[in-house]
Amino acid sequence: MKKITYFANANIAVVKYWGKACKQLNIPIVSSLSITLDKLGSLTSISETKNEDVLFVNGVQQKEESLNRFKSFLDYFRDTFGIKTFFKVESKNNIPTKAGVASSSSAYASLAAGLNELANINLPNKELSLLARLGSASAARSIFPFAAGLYGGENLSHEEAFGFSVNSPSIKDLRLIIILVSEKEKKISSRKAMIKSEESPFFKTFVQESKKDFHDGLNALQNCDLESLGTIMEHSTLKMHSVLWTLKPALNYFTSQSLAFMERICLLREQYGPIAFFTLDAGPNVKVLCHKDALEKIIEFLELDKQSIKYLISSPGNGVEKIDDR
Ligand code: 2P0
Repeated sequence: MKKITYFANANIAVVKYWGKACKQLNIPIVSSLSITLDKLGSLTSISETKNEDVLFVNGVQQKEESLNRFKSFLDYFRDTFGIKTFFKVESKNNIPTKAGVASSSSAYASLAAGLNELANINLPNKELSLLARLGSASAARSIFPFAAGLYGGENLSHEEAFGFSVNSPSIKDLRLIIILVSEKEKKISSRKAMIKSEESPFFKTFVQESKKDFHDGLNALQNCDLESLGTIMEHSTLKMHSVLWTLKPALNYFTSQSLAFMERICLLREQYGPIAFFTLDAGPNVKVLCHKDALEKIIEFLELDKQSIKYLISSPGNGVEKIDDR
């Protein structure tokens, strides 16, 4: 039986996607921007099966919510491309799963790329990003290397909400420090939290503000202007979390350790200037954006080597790629 394996890196949004314009087609309500991580993501193998779809994540067979989401994605894929078979998918993450480190971005990007090859449909990257988006919107960005964007908006059609590569000549000099405050699975999925977010009095403002963040963030990313990019990134994440905090009841992904790191990064800037910026996704883990030359100073200031907290350092990495089965 033919087995195809792909690896996709996860990505961290610098301008956040939060909210859906169309739930059925998973079209984001805002455009977003991200940095693709290097060597941190999902390795996904796919083969055909006769009777039913089966999904293993990190060796565990999936049921309920995760299986249903996967099956609806495959149903869409079969309907769209006239495919009759079922699939067995085995996916392994080398980053914490469902802990706000974007594991669904790499999972669905590697799955879409594997299906594309297994079913022989030869989609170019733009169309591949549309397919990946149907599984998980952030996955549309993981198709591309280094830096990427994803179009969203209230009136966008499926074909208009595609991912794209952002050309940024000195992007490889940037680093992301991922501070693993907690590797536990999040209490509420991003998907549920973002749908709930529509009830926040700040949601409309978040959507409105995102247009400028996307425009200015794209400029900053293309020019690799760390200070502008970092400032927009912090503002975008704080606006996203403000939406969550202003729900009734409030939804909070931070822990006291996340807040302590955010405060420490602000103190670091007071001392050394604009060299480090934070962002958080749907989980307590803090990601720090900086230039490679400032890494040592930042690690020392945050006392990362003196604590028991794990951390990862990643550079901007490749887009989705095929792995040869040996
Ligand atoms: C992002 N996140 O732009 C935002 C910021 C988390 C915080 O995309 O429902 O798993 O599968 O499209 O992509 C996480 O949400 O949501 C996410 P679905 P996804 O990276």
